[in-house]
Amino acid sequence: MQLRLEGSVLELVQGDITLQQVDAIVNAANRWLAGGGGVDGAIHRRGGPAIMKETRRRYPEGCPTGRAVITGAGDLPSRFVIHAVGPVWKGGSKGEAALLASAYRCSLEAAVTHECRGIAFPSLSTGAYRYPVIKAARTAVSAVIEFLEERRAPELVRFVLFDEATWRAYAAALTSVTGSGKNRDPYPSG
Ligand code: AR6
Repeated sequence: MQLRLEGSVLELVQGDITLQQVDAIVNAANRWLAGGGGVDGAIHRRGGPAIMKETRRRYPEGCPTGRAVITGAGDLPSRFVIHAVGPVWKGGSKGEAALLASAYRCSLEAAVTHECRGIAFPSLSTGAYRYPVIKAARTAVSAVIEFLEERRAPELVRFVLFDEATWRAYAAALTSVTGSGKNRDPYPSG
């Protein structure tokens, strides 16, 4: 599924983030940048030890929740890994939505700064961090569209959703956001 905006494309695919051939892939990291399971485990496994070596050297204090830092991508097919720290879900009244949107925005900002034409995101916070996927999808899709409408870059933003239920949640979010009548193509293709 795809949404064309002025200068950019937003797309949703089902798949594995570590296999994406785009300039930057986003890691669902923790604030210590300590590695872990899920996306984080898969990225460090496939990317090799160079990524952790670089995060330790450049970001010894980790990365605050809602922010992102960038490293090389080791053995992965991308050029960069952007380590984004989404919030742990605590019921929704602890600023989770703002922190999640900020993690997406900071990642996009890092991609633009490093002249990335394409960036791939997993569904931040909806695994170990237990953010409800329907809510997370709406926040994620809105944050990305707002950024793209304002900045018209990067050229490609791809959400890589691991399972079908997650893909469906993002597809529903994209349909509902694009149906809201703002100045964009209301007919996403694909
Ligand atoms: N490609 C794409 N999506 C994936 C992949 C993959 N290879 N593997 C899992 N997912 P999570 P979080 C999906 O737990 O909730 C780690 O321990 C997964 O099904 O990776 O932000 C970190 O170190 C889910 O839909 O990230 C942190 O401590 C989504 O990616 C913590 O987990 C996110 O799940 C971060 O938790």
